[in-house]
Amino acid sequence: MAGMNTTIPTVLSSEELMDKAFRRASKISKKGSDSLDGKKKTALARITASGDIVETTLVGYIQKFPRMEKQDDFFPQLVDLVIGIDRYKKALGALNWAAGRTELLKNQSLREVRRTKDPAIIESIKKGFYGRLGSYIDQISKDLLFLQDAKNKFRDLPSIDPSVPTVVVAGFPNVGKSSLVTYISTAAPEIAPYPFTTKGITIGHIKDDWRMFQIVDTPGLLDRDFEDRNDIEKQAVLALRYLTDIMVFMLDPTETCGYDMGKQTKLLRDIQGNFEDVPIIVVESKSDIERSANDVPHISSVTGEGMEELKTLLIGKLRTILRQRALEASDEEVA
Ligand SMILES: Nc1nc2c(ncn2[C@@H]2O[C@H](COP(=O)(O)OP(=O)(O)OP(=O)(O)O)[C@@H](O)[C@H]2O)c(=O)[nH]1
Ligand SMILES: [Mg+2]
Repeated sequence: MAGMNTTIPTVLSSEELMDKAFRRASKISKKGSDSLDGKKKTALARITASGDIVETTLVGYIQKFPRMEKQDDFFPQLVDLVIGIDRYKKALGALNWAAGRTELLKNQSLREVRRTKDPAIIESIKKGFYGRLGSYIDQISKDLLFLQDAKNKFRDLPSIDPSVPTVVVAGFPNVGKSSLVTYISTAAPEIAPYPFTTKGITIGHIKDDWRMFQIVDTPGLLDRDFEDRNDIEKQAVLALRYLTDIMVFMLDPTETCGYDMGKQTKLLRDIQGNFEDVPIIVVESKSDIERSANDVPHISSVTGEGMEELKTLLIGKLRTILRQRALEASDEEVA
């Protein structure tokens, strides 16, 4: 979904849209064979121009905003949480309605102008046209504002590609999640804003031959007691489930993160309950300071201990997931 933002245009407010249509139209003036003919041609051209501007602007928005359906998948769930898919679809529907009404109104007004020989009537048809056009646009002013806001929100969504097998790193704050993502990423990870927290989500990539896998941490989401979450955060955790192919849960046995091991293992159990189908690899961080006797990988982003082994383990599991996906896809083809 990265780059989606670049294709969505800035959405004009209702006033700006009317301004644009009127200003363009008012500059047009046509000569005719006589005064009446000139007035007629000018009115026809102005009505056509302002109607067309409104129509093409609205239809352009409808085409350039992404189609979104509610689905059990990471990106639609995220969009639903951040933007609201029902409201979003309603806004696009309202634009479609206004574009359709504009077209009808324009054609009807053009017919009426062509039929008359009275300059006063031409003037009143034109006025009536502008008035009704303005009222259609007025009626969608909230939808236009909503879509401009949605455009900004789309732009700020993290550029995580849900189709790439993904490792999600969880654990309390300060246990070393971002340090791990940075350490095993092929290039410097991207830090993207995440709608549910003030902290940036770290998005790294692991290169395996010609393939890339994603590794992300999830600040503010999987680092708190579940009871402390509000409804939106709970839904956001659900959305994460669709993204997570493998989870690395990080314990900090030094407790320098500020949470004792009892609390940390309780969070681990919480998460195991919420991510039942997801394989979870438990690791312990900061092995350069202190290590437990637990039979889990001990890693350190300071000395690099355990990092190559962890990376190899993750790549092995991610390859298996890719193979399973390919098998499922070919099964579907046969069926
Ligand atoms: N000694 C040592 N310090 C580490 C290690 N990993 C991380 N740290 C330190 O621990 C602190 C927290 O590390 P981060 O990687 O930012 O932890 P985080 O889990 O991403 O924290 P949040 O983003 O706040 O959730 C930093 O000061 C790191 O330098 C490690 O392996 N050894
Ligand atoms: Mg972090």
